[in-house]
Amino acid sequence: MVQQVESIWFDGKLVPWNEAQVHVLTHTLHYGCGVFEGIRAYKLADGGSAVFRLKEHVHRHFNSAKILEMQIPFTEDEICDAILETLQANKMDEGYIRPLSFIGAGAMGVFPGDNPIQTIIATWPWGAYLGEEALDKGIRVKTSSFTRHHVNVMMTKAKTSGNYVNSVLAKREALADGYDEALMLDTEGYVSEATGENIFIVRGDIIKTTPLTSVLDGLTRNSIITVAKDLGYEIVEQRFTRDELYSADEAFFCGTAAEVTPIREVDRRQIGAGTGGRITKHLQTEYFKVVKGENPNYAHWLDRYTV
Ligand code: PPE
Repeated sequence: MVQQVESIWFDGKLVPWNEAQVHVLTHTLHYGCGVFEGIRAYKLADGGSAVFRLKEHVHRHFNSAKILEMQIPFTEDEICDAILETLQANKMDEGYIRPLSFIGAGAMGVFPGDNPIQTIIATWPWGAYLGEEALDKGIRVKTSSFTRHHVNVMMTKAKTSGNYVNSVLAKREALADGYDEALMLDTEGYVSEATGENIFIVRGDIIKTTPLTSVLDGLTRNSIITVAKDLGYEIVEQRFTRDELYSADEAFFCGTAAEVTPIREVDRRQIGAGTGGRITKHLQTEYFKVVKGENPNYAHWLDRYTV
């Protein structure tokens, strides 16, 4: 169960958690045409708090809406301010932030007509997405029987609610089969992403990740690429196959919720030593330093606030 807090921001004002409700004929509830974000706020090493890459997440949110031709009646700055206001109202010095824009009730039928575009911002405490042990020891992954979206079936650059039906199917299957997460292949059979994370593999000193073609342009992925390059690692953005993953020295998933989670096994094949590799651990440590404000080089990625 999600841990309830006091308020949810709803179309411009804070309302009590239990009163943030919609009509059952809300268009998005029927047809899945909504867009959302996942953002984290962290308690900093110096005692303050900050939202990690707030502006970039909100910008991606507006791009998602643009792709789906949804006109959000707020500016990006207003949504950024509203996110900080919601964290403050809920007295949260850290936690997860979920903006969602959706097509409200009005006309029914696929064509949404003039139905209002509504926006909520919810926040809640959320620990390690795949469990504390996963961050340390890594997870077991299964290649999904479900293929990731074709770029012209769903718009893969938009964080569209409906896109996640594919993720839910894959995640359920992976868990039912005793694994922790599903690996999705794209329509041509190459590795794409997980149900809610991007993927990296390591061979020797070279770090490889999938190009953005059919995957979400993850901000964690982007942060890892930037930090890894600054640390002197070579990063290659190139398609790879599942057997290249099987024989990688190291592999990891990354995302706002999952942070940096090592992969210790794929389809019964142990990855490297099966404990999360040296470079994965290095990048994970550096990522946590960055989000917790312990690396001044990335202070511009932190939007500080006080509770
Ligand atoms: N791919 C997918 C499909 C995805 O959902 C996410 C985030 C990513 C990549 C990584 O993107 P970023 O967070 O910008 O690094 N998944 C969000 C939702 C997870 C959920 O279960 O809900 C998240 O991590 O917040």
